[in-house]
Amino acid sequence: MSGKFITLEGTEGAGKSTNLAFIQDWLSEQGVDHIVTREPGGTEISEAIREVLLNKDYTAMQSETELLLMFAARAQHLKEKILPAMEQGKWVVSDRFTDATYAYQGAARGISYERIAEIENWVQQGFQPDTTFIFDLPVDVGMARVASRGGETDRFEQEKQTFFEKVREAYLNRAEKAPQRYSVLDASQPLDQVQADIVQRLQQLLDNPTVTLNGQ
Ligand code: Z5A
Repeated sequence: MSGKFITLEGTEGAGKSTNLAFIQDWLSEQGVDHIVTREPGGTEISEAIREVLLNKDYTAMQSETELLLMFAARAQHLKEKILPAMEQGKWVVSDRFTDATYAYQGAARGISYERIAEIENWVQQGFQPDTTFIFDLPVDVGMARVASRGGETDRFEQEKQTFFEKVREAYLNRAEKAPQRYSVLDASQPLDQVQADIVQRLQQLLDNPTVTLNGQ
């Protein structure tokens, strides 16, 4: 595998979708063969699981159910889409991946990190992103951005501010423990500054094509 795996994380409204489109354009300009995708989702089966996960009528969903569905969607996504693309030398850019599971199902829902790591090891067999961008901003700013964007809220977006504070803190803790993998971006900056920071990191990856965290 010579492709790279890049993931985007953050609390809601932090700018992942906006910057996913930016990264896609930048990689195209550089002539890097790539695909973009998202979690939960990315394949027909995983998108069907996403619908269940985000359905705001499913208020009875248990944390364990949520966790297992996240990994069910991920197992399908990895085998059907991510790994085959990387084997063809493509870069894969995903709006969220397993860091979100530690932040949402772990820190915010209260499932132990050890339990999540067990399932992660089984599903991913050591596979990890080469780089993870964490779009960090105060939770209330992100919530205000989402509110001003309008549209219907999903099951996660109905959570309270304290839930998202736990998510934010978990992301920052993970980044602190493995700074070689994470780039924490100040997502409260103007968009062009956020994007200048992204380009700096992407350029480093492009200049070091043989260095990946997956051992190839
Ligand atoms: N989830 C989970 O629990 N466990 C898991 O393992 C995984 C996921 C994989 C999926 O939602 C939900 O699944 C997610 C976690 C859970 N729930 N939540 N919350 P998603 O990822 O599809 O949706 P989201 O996280 O809620 O994303 P979002 O609300 O669409 O936000 P975003 O993509 O980060 O933001 P955006 O749409 O790019 O930007 C929001 C607005 O801000 C928009 O109007 C932009 O124009 C504006 N914006 C963006 N950047 C800026 C800057 N720098 N300045 C000013 N304005 C800006």
